[in-house]
Amino acid sequence: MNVKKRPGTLALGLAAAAALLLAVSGCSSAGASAGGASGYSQPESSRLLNATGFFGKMGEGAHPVAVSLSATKTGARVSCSDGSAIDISLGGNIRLRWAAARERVPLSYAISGEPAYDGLRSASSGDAAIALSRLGKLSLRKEPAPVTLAGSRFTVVLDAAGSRIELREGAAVVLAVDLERSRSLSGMRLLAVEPGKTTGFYGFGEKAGALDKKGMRLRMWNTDAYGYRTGSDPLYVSIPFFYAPRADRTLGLFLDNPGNTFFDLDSAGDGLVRIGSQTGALDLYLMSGADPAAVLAEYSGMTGRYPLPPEWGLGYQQSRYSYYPQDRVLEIAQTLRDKKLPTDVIYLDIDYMERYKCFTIDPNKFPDPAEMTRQLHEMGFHVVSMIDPGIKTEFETGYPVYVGGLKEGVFTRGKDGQNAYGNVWPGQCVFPDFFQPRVRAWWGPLYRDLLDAGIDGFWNDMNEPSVFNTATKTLSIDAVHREADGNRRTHLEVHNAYGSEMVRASYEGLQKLIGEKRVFLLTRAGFAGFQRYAAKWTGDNTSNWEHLGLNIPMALGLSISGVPMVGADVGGYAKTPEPELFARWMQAGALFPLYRNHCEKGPYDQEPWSFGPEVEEISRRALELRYRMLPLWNQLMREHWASGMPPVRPVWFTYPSESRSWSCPENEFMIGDAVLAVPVTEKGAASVKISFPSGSGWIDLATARRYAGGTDVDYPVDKWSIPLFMRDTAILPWWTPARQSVEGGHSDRVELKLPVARGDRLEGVSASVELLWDDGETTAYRSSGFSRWTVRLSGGELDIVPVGAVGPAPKLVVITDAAGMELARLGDGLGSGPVHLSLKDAR
Ligand code: MIG
Repeated sequence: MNVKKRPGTLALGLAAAAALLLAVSGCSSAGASAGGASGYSQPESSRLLNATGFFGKMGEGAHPVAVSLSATKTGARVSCSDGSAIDISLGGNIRLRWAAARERVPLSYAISGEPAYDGLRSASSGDAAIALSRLGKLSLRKEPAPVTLAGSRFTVVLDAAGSRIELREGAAVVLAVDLERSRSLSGMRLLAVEPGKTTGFYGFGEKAGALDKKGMRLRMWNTDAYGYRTGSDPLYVSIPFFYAPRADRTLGLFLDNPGNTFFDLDSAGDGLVRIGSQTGALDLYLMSGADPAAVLAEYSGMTGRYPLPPEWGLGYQQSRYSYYPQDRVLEIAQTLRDKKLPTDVIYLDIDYMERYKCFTIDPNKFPDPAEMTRQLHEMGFHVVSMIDPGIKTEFETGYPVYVGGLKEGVFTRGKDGQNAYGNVWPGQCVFPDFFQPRVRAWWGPLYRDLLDAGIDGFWNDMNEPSVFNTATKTLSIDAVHREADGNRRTHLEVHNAYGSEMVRASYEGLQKLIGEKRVFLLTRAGFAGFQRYAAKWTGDNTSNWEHLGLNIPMALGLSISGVPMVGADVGGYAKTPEPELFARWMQAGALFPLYRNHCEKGPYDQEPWSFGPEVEEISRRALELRYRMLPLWNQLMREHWASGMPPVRPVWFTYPSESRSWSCPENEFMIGDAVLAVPVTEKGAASVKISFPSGSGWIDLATARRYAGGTDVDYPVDKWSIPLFMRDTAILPWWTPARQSVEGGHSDRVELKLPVARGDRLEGVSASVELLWDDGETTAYRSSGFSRWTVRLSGGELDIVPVGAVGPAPKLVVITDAAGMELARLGDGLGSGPVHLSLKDAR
């Protein structure tokens, strides 16, 4: 049957339809009390469901019964007799969308590129545009049961009873939807899916617990979570994306719904994952790949990649709530330099503002900000300052952001049509409706004055948004956001995307203002896809050992959820660390892309010198290691842009077929695919357990000693130890001399560290890397890509061969062994010709 001409329809048994009619009538009466007129008299906090409330209500819901299957332009539609429909679009991946049959498809805040409404979306990310849905011919078969609809790689099979939908790739069932265990109730939906036998459930962005979420119930609702602990949920960011790895393949699921959503990861032990939303459609994208990396490549192609930060963003960052006045900022900077503690960034937290008014600088605390930033720049620092979403409602003084914003009508309105208010630091505030393109266009240029004062980068905080004086601690859930396509959605429906749209407004505005330079922007909140605009820190952690350990799987969870530029407040935000904890945190923090020391107000300082000379020296060594690694961090950010792979990742991400890697300690992870990091996270530790992946040996970067792959080792540590190992088939971009900041350094020189351990015969070592390079400061890579060379060592011969056209290139290349001993150097750097070096006599 040619479905384009005549959609095939299968009517199911009467019994099934009748059962559903009953369920529908039960459901609509329940709906009247929950969502009807009487609902609005309930306090907002009771209408905003937590996980217990949601799963409890779903116990009363009715299950949908499929009554027909028909072909659509892009796949198939399963119509249910409660008036809902499950649309399945087949292509490079599968999109399964369960909504009311006639519901419009709203804009996506996660998927990059222009969304198309027919279910065929194309995402453009970086230099590659990725077509997500490449449809083959569809054919519909209904005799005999089961019914089969086939297109592209996938097949949809609906059973004769209308209670189970199978999504198959070849003969294998990728995922089955259990309609009998799915539920709907007055606009809320819960879909029960069978992911097959998995090794666990991974991803979900920022979650406070182990990497594997099996058995947990999670919620997505961006929340200011000061004082969070292991198990606190939800937190600041919502990324409803996860991996269900199986022996043969890895399944990836992404729920594109920025409202209040829920996941139950087989807490009942019945093999089902339950995915729910309080509002809007259950819009699921299913990805299936050979391994987790293949799934992430697809997910990050859909939702976009993190653009390269300016190089200084990869250096050490010193922050505090808050450094002021001006002289204090200069004093901190001078002390960092005097004490030779390499640093690139110093932060201005909210107190630099005049009475917390965004885009102002308090003239009492900062009498000459331009002079201050001039001096900081001269010392090799960059300055990052905070901007919050709450705008102080100060009319009397003519505060231009408020008065101008009022005139332009840019603030979010309540359901009564008046501006929606909430108290934050400045007192009563209004909140820009960043969902509107014209509001984003209004917001961007506001940064001009701060840039003119010499501020280099920005930090968007409190953008869940966090509000002090409402029961829900955020904007009214009935507030109305107007969207780019002219539609409106309530805050309840799009809450999680508020932070994303704020950083989008900031990023796009800043990029316009600074031209060719790269934007540095840090955010606390966001929805899937916010990585297109901002880096992310793990919020208000606490200075205790639990948090030092916890922040590692949290950062890795973000990292494998498409957010590569991650880190935690080094030393802990709340409370004060003991010296040993602070020292260990400086060491561990050096091993994450975002390396920032930050802490709350209080009587105790947290700069590296605040804990005595020994901790200061431990900190200095950690910082020096960080600055030696900078060429590697640059390389890994470039690899991320090119492939979607994150700089830090769990061991199983690189070694999925090795069962040991799924159970290794959570303080063990990979930096790229060639460095194994095992920072010390336990008080008084005399050793750390290390599980070396098999397939190669591992060279200790501190001692240049080799460890065999596939072994478990109790590795002795002392207070100086930062256990770090290189794969003995890899070559690392590195740099040996320590420096005080990135200024004038890393973008023009590199060390190529060969995996030649102590006592190794160089001729016996084979290793390679593809070196990526760019100018280190502009956005030219977005259009011109990177310079690339394949570097290969074999039999004592080193070959460096350009791949494609060569643009910016290192001007000095030093070849060293694992201990850092120089073997050769290319004083003219690299160019567009191949280089051959015989290293046989070099040692
Ligand atoms: O209500 O700007 O998470 O890093 O220092 C607290 C002050 C507001 C919360 C951030 C924290 C920052 C603090 N902010």
